Amino acid sequence: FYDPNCNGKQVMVHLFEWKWTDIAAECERYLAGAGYCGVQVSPPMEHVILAENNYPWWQRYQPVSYKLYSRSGNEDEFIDMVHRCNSVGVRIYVDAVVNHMTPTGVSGVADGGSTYNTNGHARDFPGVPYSAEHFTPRHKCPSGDGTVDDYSNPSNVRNCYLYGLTDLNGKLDYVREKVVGYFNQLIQIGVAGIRIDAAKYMWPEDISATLSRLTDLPTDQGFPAGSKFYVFQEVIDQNDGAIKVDEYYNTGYVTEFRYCSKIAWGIKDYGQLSNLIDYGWGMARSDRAFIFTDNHDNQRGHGGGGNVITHESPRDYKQAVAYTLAQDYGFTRIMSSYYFTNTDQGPPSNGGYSTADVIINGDGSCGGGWVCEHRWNVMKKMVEFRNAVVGTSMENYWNNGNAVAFSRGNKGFFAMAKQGSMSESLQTGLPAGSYCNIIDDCASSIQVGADGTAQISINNYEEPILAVCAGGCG
Ligand code: QV4
Repeated sequence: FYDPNCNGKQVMVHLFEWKWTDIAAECERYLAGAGYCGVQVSPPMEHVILAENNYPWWQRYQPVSYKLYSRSGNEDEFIDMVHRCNSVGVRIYVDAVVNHMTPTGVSGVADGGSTYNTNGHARDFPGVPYSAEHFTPRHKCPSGDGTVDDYSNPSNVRNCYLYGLTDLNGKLDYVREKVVGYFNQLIQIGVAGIRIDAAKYMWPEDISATLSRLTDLPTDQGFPAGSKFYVFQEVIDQNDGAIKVDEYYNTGYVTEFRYCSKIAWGIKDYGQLSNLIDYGWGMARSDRAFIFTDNHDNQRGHGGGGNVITHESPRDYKQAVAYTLAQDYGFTRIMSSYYFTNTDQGPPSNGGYSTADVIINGDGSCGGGWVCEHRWNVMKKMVEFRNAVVGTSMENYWNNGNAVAFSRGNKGFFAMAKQGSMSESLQTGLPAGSYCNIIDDCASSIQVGADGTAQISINNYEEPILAVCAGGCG
């Protein structure tokens, strides 16, 4: 569960709320050439449609069945996307919502035609099918109203209803079989892995029992024989409760949300970048840490929000992502967003429920309300850098509180200046020679002497970053 199955590439992008047809096109026209490992896609299963809430993005976290029918498209479009992306070496990772179904007290018909009814004691999801006996019994949940309300007690977190969402009983063989069926269907199509949504609310042994029944990835989609599903689990551990990320190491990577706060703090106060990874805080070990500067929840204040940097502060955000990709901790994901004015607002739409196409402008940026951080110059270049220096460690670390620099083995060197300029003679760890800065397309360069030192100069307010690689990064 630890190999993302993308030939050693190091960065995935979350194309939040994109349609399958647009993702397929993006794999072919951009992601493959830019060196992205793959795409995390929004939940593909059938979900409620909340017209009364003006179709919020979060309706997709209220499953109705495991039919591949969502706001992003139907099953044929999903399969076409996976196949087209795989054929250009870009993998698809599904956001898997299997902790729960819809909230209590609702009924209706979802887009794919499946009905649901959770009024009173009913828990009817005939599209799976699930019924009342497949949900965690009330007596197992120690909270007063049945919802999760005590993070100091694992039984409360894992047996009660998160936000009132009907909690599947993962102890039951029947439930495990249904989830296995969903995952094996994804695998058969050629999906390379999953994010397990709300994994913190599931018992680790239930996740383990489910994953143990998965088949290998299909060789006809370009996976070497014996390849396993890549798994990263959403466990928000902020040192604020009983549940710790390390309980989930046996079943894959874990989201490391403390990294979001740490990098935001570090960009505000460069001195803090020296203490970015704090194992004293219990941050996940590097070969289990799934990291990102911000995600679809905390960029809009959901899931506890927090002090994170987002695309809304572009200059700081470029530095945060650049540093994240330059350093050597964890497996990285880049966020790709749409603009919003209210935190529930769904993606750009053609009116109502129908998601608008992503517009690609002549200069390669996006329009139509899509931010496309993954196409920004700094992000694209730093993806190349991270791929090029894979396997090396950080050395020659230097930080004076206003600027920071380090080498990645003898393969790369990175520097960044908070105020936009720096000039300093530093050890680069690189063989003697001239190296050009990929960030400004070689407008600036450094000359490394026989002793490995070079004068490192940055003069660029908007993108105050220097990144060079031995033999070129691309
Ligand atoms: C409301 C009340 C509850 C009440 C309930 C009763 O707020 O107190 O118990 O009604 O019915 C939506 C609404 C929410 C509503 C809920 C149920 O926003 O107000 O509860 O539906 O009707 C997303 C959104 C949520 C949304 C949910 C389901 O963020 O706002 O809830 O989808 O549509 C924690 C968790 C973490 C979680 C994070 C958001 O530790 O696991 O919060 N992150 C993941 C996803 C996230 C998603 C879910 C989990 C749930 O990343 O996007 O929540 O699948 O930190």
